[in-house]
Amino acid sequence: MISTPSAIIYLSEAVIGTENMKKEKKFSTQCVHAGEAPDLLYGVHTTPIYQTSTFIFDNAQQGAARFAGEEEGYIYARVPPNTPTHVVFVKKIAALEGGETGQTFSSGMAAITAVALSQLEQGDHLLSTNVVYGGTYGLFSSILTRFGIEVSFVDTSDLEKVKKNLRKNTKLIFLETPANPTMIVSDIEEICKMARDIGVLSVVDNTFATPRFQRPLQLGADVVVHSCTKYIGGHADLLGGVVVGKKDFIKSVTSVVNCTGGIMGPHEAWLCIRGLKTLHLRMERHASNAIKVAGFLEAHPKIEWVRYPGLQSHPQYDIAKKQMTGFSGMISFGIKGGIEAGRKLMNGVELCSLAVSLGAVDTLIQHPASMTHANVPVEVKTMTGITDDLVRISVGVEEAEDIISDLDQALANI
Ligand code: LCS
Repeated sequence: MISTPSAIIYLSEAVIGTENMKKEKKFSTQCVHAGEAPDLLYGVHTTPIYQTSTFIFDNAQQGAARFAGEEEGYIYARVPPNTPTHVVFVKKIAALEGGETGQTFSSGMAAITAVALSQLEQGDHLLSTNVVYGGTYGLFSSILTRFGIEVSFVDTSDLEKVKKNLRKNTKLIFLETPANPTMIVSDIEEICKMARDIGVLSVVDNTFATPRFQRPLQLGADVVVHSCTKYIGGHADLLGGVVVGKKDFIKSVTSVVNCTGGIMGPHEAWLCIRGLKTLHLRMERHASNAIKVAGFLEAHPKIEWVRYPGLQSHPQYDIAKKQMTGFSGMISFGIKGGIEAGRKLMNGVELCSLAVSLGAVDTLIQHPASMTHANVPVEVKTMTGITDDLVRISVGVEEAEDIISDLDQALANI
């Protein structure tokens, strides 16, 4: 008879746990240590990748007990808690976000889809920030509406507009702040209070800020979602998503993902654990580089406007300062000469990579209107500020001076 190690893994987690970390340790220490569960069988220092699709039961009774939820343990990698590697990642991100628990996914879009499917049914209303990632816009506007769900895209940087657009059947408020790609900022605390007062669930996409700079649950949100593809992974080498919230809420999400799939792989979970160990360091460098790049762009004669939450010229600078402890690495700007000038800039960079996605260690530059937000109708793009002249830059962790000098030479050739 083979004895399964899962009981040992659970014991190890109980010993190391995240409860004490949450209460006593600072963010940087949590990044490194929270959730870590060395394999006590061999004394392995780092969390192993449990690269398996299924788990061996001691006996038929145990298999039945696990399926019935009467015994904790692993079953099959699609069925939460997936694998011990996933459990460690969930514990780490939950500790960093200050949430009870979480669920991982194959991508950020799979995470947002599971949240929506777990909460909404025909006749319900979803209120969303009007500027969201193109995939999120497509899911809300073209897919959820096919199932009889009403969706309003609202400028959530304006509290009056949020209030006016709440309906009797509103079930969920979805905020993306700072928003991709216009960088508008919404007041998480005020909007989540509004939602709580009328029993509506509030969800914040925290992909741009990460828990290093913004902790939506502390500000009153019920749920946080991430595309782990970005800063959590941090190295542009994985796709993943995660949802963090209260145990009961996560139970509803896991019951969806159990049937729909869209599960993160063990290797990606491991890469996310590794990414989070340096999240604090990377984010601090992304942000300190970004403020320098934003300042350079703002002073450049060929640049029309710059949106970075850390600049006093940002329309919601005060809200950003209130709810963020740093302003992350994302900047959007408008270039004089519109799309043509923007194309010349993007084709002229040498150090920066012309690529979508964000949150990588290297600097990425792209054109949202024709790339990440190409699926958003032109009139919506115009109304929400996803203009043709808008170029988005994800500032990496290189030397700021080198990023600036690359942009400078590319701008000189326009
Ligand atoms: N939420 C935000 C704020 C995002 O920026 C993205 C992807 C997603 C969710 C979806 O995550 P995924 O499924 O890709 O893991 N944003 C992208 C972008 O700006 N360029 O490429 C992808």
